Amino acid sequence: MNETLAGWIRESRRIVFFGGAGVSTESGIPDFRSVDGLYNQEYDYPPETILSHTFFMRRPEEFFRFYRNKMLFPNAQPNAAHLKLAQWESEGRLSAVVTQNIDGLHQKAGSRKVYELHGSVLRNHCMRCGRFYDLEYVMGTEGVPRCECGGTIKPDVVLYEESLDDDVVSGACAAIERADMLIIGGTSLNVYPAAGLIDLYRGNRLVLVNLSQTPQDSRADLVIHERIGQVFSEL
Ligand code: CNA
Repeated sequence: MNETLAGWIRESRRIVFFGGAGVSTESGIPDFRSVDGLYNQEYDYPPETILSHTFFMRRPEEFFRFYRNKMLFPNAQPNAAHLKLAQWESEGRLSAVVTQNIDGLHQKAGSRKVYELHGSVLRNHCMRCGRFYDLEYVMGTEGVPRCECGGTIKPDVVLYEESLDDDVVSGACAAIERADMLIIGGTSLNVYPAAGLIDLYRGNRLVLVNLSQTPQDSRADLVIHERIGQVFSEL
């Protein structure tokens, strides 16, 4: 067990966790940038292109083929990292989880205050009439999912070229500004504007738990290059 990390967590009351795809790899969901991540697999187009707003509008069939194969993991279960964060919230130590993930696993683990910067595959809306559809409905369709009104159903996932939700961003910013400890985990800190949010933290307990190095390692007060589920399960 990392004693420094364990001690800081015991003493903190407003921890904010800021995470990315690496938080869910131990639940069986591949990330984007690891060796076996999505960016190192072969497709007709790079994932950034397929997951862009332009591509979604022009080639929805192809978008949904990729999306169904590579982005939907309805049977994935929370791992030790998700569960520990939910526990800290219920103990009154953690004020919010800010995540770039779209898999809904923090809520599944019991976390309540979750800012989903990039949306969620669990929510889907008709682009024409706005009607809501759940993931089960989308999974039960083939090709481009259609609303009863004939409109295209779009996942509430922030695609490249789209902007983040203002309320989600301001909630995440406020939580980070007030945090007495910021734990960053499972993110390459490559995707902006999300990665820029950590600049708002003003305290002296900035912890980074990530398998590989990140551009922010030198700024952190504690850096742990190990699996986050493993690290958290020992706390
Ligand atoms: P990324 O760029 O793929 O980086 C992931 C980072 O996590 C890498 O630096 C890895 O070294 C690290 N990592 C992988 N496994 C572990 C582990 N077990 N413990 C600790 N570190 C680990 O992912 P980011 O989140 O930084 O990039 C942002 C994108 C990826 C967001 O837009 C997400 O929506 C998107 N994404 C989300 C999911 C998901 O919802 N689960 C999956 C894949 C991609």
